[in-house]
Amino acid sequence: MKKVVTLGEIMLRLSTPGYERFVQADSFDVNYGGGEANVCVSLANYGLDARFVTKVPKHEIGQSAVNALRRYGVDTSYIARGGDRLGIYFLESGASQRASKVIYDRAHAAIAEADPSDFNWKEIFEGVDWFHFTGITPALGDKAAVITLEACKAAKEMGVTVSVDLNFRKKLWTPEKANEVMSGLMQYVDVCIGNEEDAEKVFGIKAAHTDITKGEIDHAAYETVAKQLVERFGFKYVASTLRESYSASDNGWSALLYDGEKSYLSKKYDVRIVDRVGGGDSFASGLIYGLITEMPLQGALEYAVAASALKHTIPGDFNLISKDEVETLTKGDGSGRV
Ligand code: KDG
Repeated sequence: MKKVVTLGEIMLRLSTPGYERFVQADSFDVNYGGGEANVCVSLANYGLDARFVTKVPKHEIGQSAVNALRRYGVDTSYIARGGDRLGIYFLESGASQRASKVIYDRAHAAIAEADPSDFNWKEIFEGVDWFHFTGITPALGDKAAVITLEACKAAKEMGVTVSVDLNFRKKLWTPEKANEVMSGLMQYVDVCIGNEEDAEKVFGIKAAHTDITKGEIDHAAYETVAKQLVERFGFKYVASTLRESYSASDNGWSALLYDGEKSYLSKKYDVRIVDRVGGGDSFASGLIYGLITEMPLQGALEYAVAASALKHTIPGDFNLISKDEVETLTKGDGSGRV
């Protein structure tokens, strides 16, 4: 069985019930989530040996986060314990023309204050095939950036394939700081996932076509971004979802993968959004699954985009979709609403 490790923060997610606004909610729905945790849950769900690495406090809330991962078969044996708190994020889901809102309460979280000595990468990567992280982890603070760098170096030394999702988070760092830190990490990365906005915010790489409405990009424009990413960093593959945002409730959803010579374009799905948080993570996990199981590139891309289209139908961060459900969707022609 293939083994994957992801590194990042898991947070308590408190979302208003239904589409309530923050100011009217009397209770919150409790879930757990975080970019790399979401990827790890999907990969465990697809049957891989998936290990999540983070640090959580020793108290019951930290344990609840660990339990949420264990419930879906994630290997939690290298989660460090200690520190003061688990980060929280509050979510108000948008609908129709009203956008979603996220409020972070994550300063001083255990993983943001973790020490590099909390993790023994030689042990963590023993027998591992793939390592995934996102731009969120090094953005958590200087020590988290060092931890990410040490993980990347060890992964490369041990022959582990490395993927990144650029995932720029403007509430965590500036584009200048992101550029400085992420540029130093890219030499260890084989597979880069990042949309047009991430590429521009993190690396100042812009699509050649400038007449694109924010949040929407066509595949020809994204291809120019992918080519620049490969030229600058030598990635083996670059991929991104391509979102056409009709409203907070509906998206056109497809994806592109570039292998340094050729671009592969997926089917496009018409997605009715129940919960879009984690949609990008389910694309990343679908792509990792497709590549690690050696699907043909077009098949890996179709698997990833179908998995992430299906994620939009599930409340919570985690993509609790089975392999069979993803495969069934990929066999259709892409028409009809997901
Ligand atoms: O990709 C999903 C994440 O955005 C969500 O889980 C919260 O980790 C999070 C973040 O930093 O935005």
